Amino acid sequence: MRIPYKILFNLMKKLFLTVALFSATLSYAQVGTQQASMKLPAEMEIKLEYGADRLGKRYDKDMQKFRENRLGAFVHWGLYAIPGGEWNGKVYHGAAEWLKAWAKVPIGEWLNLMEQWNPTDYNPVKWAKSFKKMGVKYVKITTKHHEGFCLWPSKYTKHTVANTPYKKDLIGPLVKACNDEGIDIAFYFSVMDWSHPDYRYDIKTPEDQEAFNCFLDFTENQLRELATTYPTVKDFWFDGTWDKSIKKNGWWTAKMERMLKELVPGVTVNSRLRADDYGKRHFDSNGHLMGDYESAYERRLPDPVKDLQVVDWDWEACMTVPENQWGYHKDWSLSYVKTNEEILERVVHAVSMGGNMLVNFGPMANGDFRKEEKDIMDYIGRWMNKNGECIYGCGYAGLPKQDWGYFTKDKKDGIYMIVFNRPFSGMLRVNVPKGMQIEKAESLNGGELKVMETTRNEYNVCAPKGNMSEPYVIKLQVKNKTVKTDQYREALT
Ligand code: 2OX
Repeated sequence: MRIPYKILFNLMKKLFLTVALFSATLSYAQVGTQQASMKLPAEMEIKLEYGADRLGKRYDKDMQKFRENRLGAFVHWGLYAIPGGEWNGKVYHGAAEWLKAWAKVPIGEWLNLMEQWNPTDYNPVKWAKSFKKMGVKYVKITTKHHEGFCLWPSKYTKHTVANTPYKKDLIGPLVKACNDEGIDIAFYFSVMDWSHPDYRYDIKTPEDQEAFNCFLDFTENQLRELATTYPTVKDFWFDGTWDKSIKKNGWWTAKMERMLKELVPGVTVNSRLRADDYGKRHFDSNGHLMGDYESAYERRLPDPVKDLQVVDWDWEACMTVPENQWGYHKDWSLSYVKTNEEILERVVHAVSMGGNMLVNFGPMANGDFRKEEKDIMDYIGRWMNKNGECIYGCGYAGLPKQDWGYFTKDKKDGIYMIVFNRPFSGMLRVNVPKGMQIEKAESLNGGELKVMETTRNEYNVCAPKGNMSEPYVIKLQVKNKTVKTDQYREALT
């Protein structure tokens, strides 16, 4: 019996490898299309040198902090804020930070924008205070986007803020201001760099690999520079890692993750950085998440059925306010712009499924935020100030989603109902798992609410009276909580 089993085992292993390689070659270019692979039984896993460094979630205090932060601000700021989507009199509808590509601007010409970079209204202390007031627990800023322009005075390239009329470092003062306000600072970093002559989209010749090795050294230097110049950075969020050149150099992504974690103890790194030995991204060829949290959820939330059936990784989603503008675009009338309430709803929805949400801002070239973005900060801030306890440190509650809104759950057994849609009946239905009872329902900002058991395992909570102009929160006290909160099978959030 032993020999046939071994042969079968090896065959299966080969088959799996082929499938892994095949799917790796299929999944190029697009970001956000990665799916967790099916996990193999442990004995069938293939040996990887550059796969996941760890199985399962991190539970140290820094990861715990990242997880409990829940709400963050994303900031996309670079040369693209100057043209704001317009080149030579033509306004492009595509993402403003990609304007160089849409308008086919040669890199030299694009980098001439540096001569105009002078954000005299930039006030990092004011930024940090606005973000604090908005209720975000962390700020994630583009240190360098695809264009290659560095917001810090990197000594490894000329294309930095030091060589603009403004001259001064933009990152350091923001790091300090955030530290002073008690909010975490995180760095966005694009590996793809349009300004570097040694960047390659693919490796087809030994010369390509030679050039690309120089590029990887350059990038490593920049990352070491960021980590050592700003050691209070809490998180690195990588982007621009989808090209074949990087997938063929998965070893380097593993090396960078390890290097940053050595330089900055406790730092977190997103999955998008990573590729394994076979070029498989985000999840390695054995199906294990690489990095510390999944970061493919860009302008979308995880699918509760396909993505979150069994959740054993942390994740963070990020969203734009218009459909797809990260950097400053002068004309927001070109696409649908989310309302303040829709933005809030996505934040709540993410937390209800156990993830973090980053709300993106694209400051103007002068260093200030457009009025619409200031309004969002105010709106979210006012709401979080009143209702933040259903967001920070909260996660998936294990109850089936209802049409009126979302459930979250705190670290104990407190369950929150965040009501976005008020049913005509005024009754908010809650289905509980077998054995659980609702003992009490309380409006977060008011009194106790009537709870009626309607049928087995089902309750109606009476919505608060009056015209509730914004989403409101109800806290439930429950007894006999038996539900497992790490399984999404029964609850389509
Ligand atoms: C989409 C398809 C193919 C290649 C690249 C993209 N892409 C890149 N979409 N968004 C991006 C960048 N990531 C966001 C967080 C922004 O920085 C955006 O520019």
